[in-house]
Amino acid sequence: MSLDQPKTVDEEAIIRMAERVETAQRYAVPIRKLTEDYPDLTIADAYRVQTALRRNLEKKGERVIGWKAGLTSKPKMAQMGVSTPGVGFLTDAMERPANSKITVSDMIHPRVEAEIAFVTNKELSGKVTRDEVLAATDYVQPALEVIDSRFTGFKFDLESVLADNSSSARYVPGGRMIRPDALDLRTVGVVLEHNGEIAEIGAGAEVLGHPAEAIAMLVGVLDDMGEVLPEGSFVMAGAITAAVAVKPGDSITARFYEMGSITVTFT
Ligand code: OOG
Repeated sequence: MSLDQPKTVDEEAIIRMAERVETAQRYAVPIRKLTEDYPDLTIADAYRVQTALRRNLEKKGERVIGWKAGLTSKPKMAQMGVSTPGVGFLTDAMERPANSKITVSDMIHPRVEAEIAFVTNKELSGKVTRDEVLAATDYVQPALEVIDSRFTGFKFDLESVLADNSSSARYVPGGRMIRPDALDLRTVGVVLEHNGEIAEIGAGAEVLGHPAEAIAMLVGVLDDMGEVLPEGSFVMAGAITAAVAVKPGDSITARFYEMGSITVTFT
């Protein structure tokens, strides 16, 4: 993906849009898609909004600990009607431990996804390959992501969702930490259970053919934004299956072949 598109809005509009998204997030009140008011918004503009949001949260004391790739699997693209992957940032404030109870009332319409996460032991920058990502990976581990679009009805276009930090809300690392060459990440099967029933099944290859491809895509987007992926980053490769909507009282367990499982409940 290239970000060398025209900027269609000025800095003031970018700041206004970032504030709109941040307020929707803070008060769990949905807003209309940004493209309804800014129909010419480009992907480059959308990432400018995401960056402004990141800077605002950092000013308030949140620490960026990593990134996520999103819309990297066919089941997710089909579910959301968007066929281009994107990225979002993750802060320490979004992390929840495995086996915890996650509050639903401070989100709008949360959905849960099962993902493979990478923890890096080298800085990654520029355009990189899947093999370069794997060589810079300390370990991989399962993760759950709770996404929460700030847009009414969980409906958006690519520009709006990228500005909304790719729906990032909460994430839960868990399961086993495994050296990336200890297993073939394409064939890691995942079963996502919702209240004890199997809701979704998939395998790592759903994610751009190999989850490390999603990390390579992400590093390329960061490069377009003038950023690098620092050593020690926690990076999620994107949902393997479609996302599952949750409400108070629900439980989710994701079981990963050879990588362990993660359970959370919602309250
Ligand atoms: C966009 C974010 C998707 C993933 O892993 O595919 C995502 C959304 O569906 O709201 O996080």
